Amino acid sequence: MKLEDYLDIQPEIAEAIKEGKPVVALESTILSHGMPFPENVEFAHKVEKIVRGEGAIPATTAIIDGKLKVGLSSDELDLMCRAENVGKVSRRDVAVYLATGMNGATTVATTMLIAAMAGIRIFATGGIGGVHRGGEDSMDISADLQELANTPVAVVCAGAKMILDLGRTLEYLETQGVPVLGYQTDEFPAFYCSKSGYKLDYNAESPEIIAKIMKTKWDLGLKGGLVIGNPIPEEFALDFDWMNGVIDAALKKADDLGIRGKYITPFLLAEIKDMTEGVSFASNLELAYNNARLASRIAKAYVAL
Ligand code: PSU
Ligand code: MN
Repeated sequence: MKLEDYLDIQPEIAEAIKEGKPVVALESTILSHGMPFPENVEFAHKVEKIVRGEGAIPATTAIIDGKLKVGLSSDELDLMCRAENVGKVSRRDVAVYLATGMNGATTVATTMLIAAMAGIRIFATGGIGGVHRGGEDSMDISADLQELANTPVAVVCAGAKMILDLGRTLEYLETQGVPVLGYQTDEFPAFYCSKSGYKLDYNAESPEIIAKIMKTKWDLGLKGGLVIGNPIPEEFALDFDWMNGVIDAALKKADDLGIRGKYITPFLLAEIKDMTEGVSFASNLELAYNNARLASRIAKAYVAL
């Protein structure tokens, strides 16, 4: 079988890609393993609606029935949100899931991979994976970072959660040659918090300049993607010290329970939500919507070049 035999792109999206219209990829791990049901159903539809409202076409990805899906039907979105027998699929899991017909939600890494195969250059999510705290011993470094090093997709995110070691995450991205641009900020955002204390080299003022940087990078044949750090809007931002305390407690619980590997991120996300009684979840939704909006604007600027 050829690559096209595995790819199942919704007709509207296939046509948009062919005609050079703006398309924004969206991931499904955020639905299946990052948010509770049924709140994630509303989110899945609303984030797509926001992309459409900005004049772009949403393309949520997943692995269903042996296919790499680009664009999901309402039933398929529901399947991802219910997350019954839906695994978390990173790059190393893709072939296993396709070959065995298991259903899987795509992480940032896998969404980038599928988007690139389909010809989509921009992707919006909540936060990227990174170097975990203690990663210098455990070597737990998200495959998202390696994907950013290799796959030509720009990822709009609210930075990364403080469950990670943000300093080492930025160092890793630098080593791998991945541009990290702040959108109207000179600090790497920390998901619920607009600032992390980690300075960035580039403060990109507009979607147009971000699109131009993307195009220039790929014109030069430089492989890999870009990270666009889009801070959570101030009215939804949470207190830095309070969040840090919550995260430290969640990390301690994970450590006590011996949770590791691919299970650690979903565990921490659920713990943080429980510990903050949903306050953090409301912020999580808003920052993801905000990223979808910016990604749509960048997608429009990119296709106009
Ligand atoms: N961070 C979040 N929310 C998420 C994720 C990360 O704040 O939903 C998900 C994304 O799909 C990301 C994945 O690609 O977790 C990273 O998992 P890991 O750390 O196992 O690589
Ligand atoms: Mn990991």
